[in-house]
Amino acid sequence: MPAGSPRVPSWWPRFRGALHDPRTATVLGRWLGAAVLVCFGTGLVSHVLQEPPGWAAPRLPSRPVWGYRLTQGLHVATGIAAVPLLLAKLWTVYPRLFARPVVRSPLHALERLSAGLLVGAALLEVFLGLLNTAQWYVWPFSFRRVHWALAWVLAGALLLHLAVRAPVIAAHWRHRSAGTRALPAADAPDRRSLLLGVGTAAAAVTAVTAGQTFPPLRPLLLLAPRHPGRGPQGLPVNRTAAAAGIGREALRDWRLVVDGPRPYALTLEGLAELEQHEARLPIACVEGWSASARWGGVRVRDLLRRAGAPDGSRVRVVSLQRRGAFAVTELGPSYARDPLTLLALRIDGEVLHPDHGYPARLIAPNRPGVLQTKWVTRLEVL
Ligand code: HEM
Ligand SMILES: Nc1nc2c(c(=O)[nH]1)N[C@H]1C(S)=C(S)[C@@H](COP(=O)(O)O)O[C@H]1N2
Ligand SMILES: [Mo]
Repeated sequence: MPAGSPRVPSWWPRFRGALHDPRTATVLGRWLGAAVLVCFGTGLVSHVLQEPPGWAAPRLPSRPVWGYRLTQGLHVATGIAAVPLLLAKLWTVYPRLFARPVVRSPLHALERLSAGLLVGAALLEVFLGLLNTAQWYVWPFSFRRVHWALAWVLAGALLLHLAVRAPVIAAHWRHRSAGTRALPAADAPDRRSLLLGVGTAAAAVTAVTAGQTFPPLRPLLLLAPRHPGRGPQGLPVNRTAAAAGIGREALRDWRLVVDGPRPYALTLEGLAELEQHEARLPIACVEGWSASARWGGVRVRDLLRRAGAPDGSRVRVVSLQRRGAFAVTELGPSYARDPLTLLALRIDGEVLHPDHGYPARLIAPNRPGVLQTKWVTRLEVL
């Protein structure tokens, strides 16, 4: 903005700092763009595994067993690392808020609109994501619905923003070294310090949170709401039996009912007499923590065959829990036929703790934690 321009009053802020320059903004934008891309891709994976479109439902891969652990762990770790990047990026570009005139041309209007949309969507998306992983569900709306919609707004605004800023980005690439030289040489160390500081902040928040899913970093785990390894039988608990309303009465007459062409019911003793198997599988919570355990129990595949279910059946898994979004889940054919998918009765050889789903819980490979139904009482062949 030209100083002394008649339309700008003297008290209006003027920004002369070189760190508010396009070069710094572009470098930070690249880091942030990469983080958003990772979040968008891994977020799509999470969405499809939880709510597959019709054509995808029968084809969801049950391997690799650690797939969701990796993608959702990456989602939350990258999302957290994006916080300092986003704040730094906004700091470098905020003087543009004060640019006058407000709109110079149709292209400039589009540029401002795309930037505004981008900033708003990014801030909301990251803030809501963080609150959700802290299990602070303070809003009245569904986090998943809003986070999902914002992801598309963010992706659209980012593409628009990149298109509108293409000339600036291209100039940055064309004059890489010239760009630095064109600025006062005295500013280069400042920019290096800024980028080093922001990089360090991103690395630090990652280091103190990623241990929730990445075991080598567990000793540094200071800032995560869940600590894998802490909880009954060495596993965190998402919802306790008490919170789910599972009391003694509910368990007294417990039976497993398998509803198919040849329906049957089994007591816990009856289940224990069937062929037992073990599988080492992680619980990978959508909220970014994950932990692996050795599960023991009966293959879901064997239970379904016993009910005369055809291979490739879908199954409805019903919990004793009456209310709540996770009381009933669906198991697609790729999981139902997988030999690692168990109706688990044990963790590490011990009878399941009530909070981990006693007497029986589902555990399947490459499946979001929310769908690993606890206190299972019915399997319905669909
Ligand atoms: C930076 C841009 C981000 C994008 C584009 C993004 C995108 C997505 C998408 C598309 C989903 C799937 C939603 C669905 O199942 O319908 C998702 C899920 C999720 N995201 Fe993000 N996300 C971002 C940042 C974050 C951040 C910063 C956090 C937290 C630190 C976060 C935490 C979560 C959680 C916990 C879920 C699982 C929700 C559930 O299934 O209950 N996200 N994200
Ligand atoms: N019936 C029922 N099953 C459930 C849940 C629940 O609330 N109710 N929570 C799910 C979630 S979100 C996760 S991450 C896993 C956690 O299993 P854990 O508590 O045994 O670690 O259980 C899943 N199974
Ligand atoms: Mo979870």
